[in-house]
Amino acid sequence: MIRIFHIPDFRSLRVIWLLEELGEPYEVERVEYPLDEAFRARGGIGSIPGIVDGDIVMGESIAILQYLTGRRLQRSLELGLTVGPNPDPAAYAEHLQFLHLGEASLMTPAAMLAATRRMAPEAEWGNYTAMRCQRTFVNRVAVVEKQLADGRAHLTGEAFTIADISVGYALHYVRRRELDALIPPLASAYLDRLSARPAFQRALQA
Ligand SMILES: N[C@@H](CCC(=O)N[C@@H](CS)C(=O)NCC(=O)O)C(=O)O
Repeated sequence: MIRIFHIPDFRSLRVIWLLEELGEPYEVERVEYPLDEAFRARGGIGSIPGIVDGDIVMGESIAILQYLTGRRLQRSLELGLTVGPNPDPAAYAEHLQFLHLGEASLMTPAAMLAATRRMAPEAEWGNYTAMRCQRTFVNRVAVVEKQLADGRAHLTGEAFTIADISVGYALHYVRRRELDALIPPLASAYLDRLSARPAFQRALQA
């Protein structure tokens, strides 16, 4: 059975959420923060999430989403959780773009901004790096807002996909860190819809 190294509300939530959507059993191994050397030695690349699937050990949450849907391709396609390059390369490109935007363009600046607010002295909250991260997040989340402007339920249309897990987790993280004001209205309503999914609710309890 697949094992996931997990800390509640960390990026491992993405992986557990996907497995809940797939209805697949998994084993959670809780890890303490800060991460220690013992974990770093066996947890993939030494960050959260890491997974162990037989002989395969890996990290990077988005790579794991791609790996898991790729390994369960038939079921993932049936459930609409992923999109392949055929028959519509444009749909595939859009899917990959939002899948990666959730981590590279949203979570990366959001995590730095939230860490500054949580751990740095208050005098540092508005420093150049924090403001740069905030501006980057705001500019990139505007892409999500624009995508949702036609009333679609999910990022790439009506189907819920791993791109929604990627972006949805980043929005959830920002909301949980009390940075709600950075989330525009359509993205906020979208996050409410994602948060109501039973698989997401179960993942939160893991
Ligand atoms: N891009 C990576 C980021 C991984 C990452 O930075 N994870 C955080 C927790 S969500 C972590 O492990 N932080 C502790 C550390 O790096 O020591 C991913 O998507 O998995």
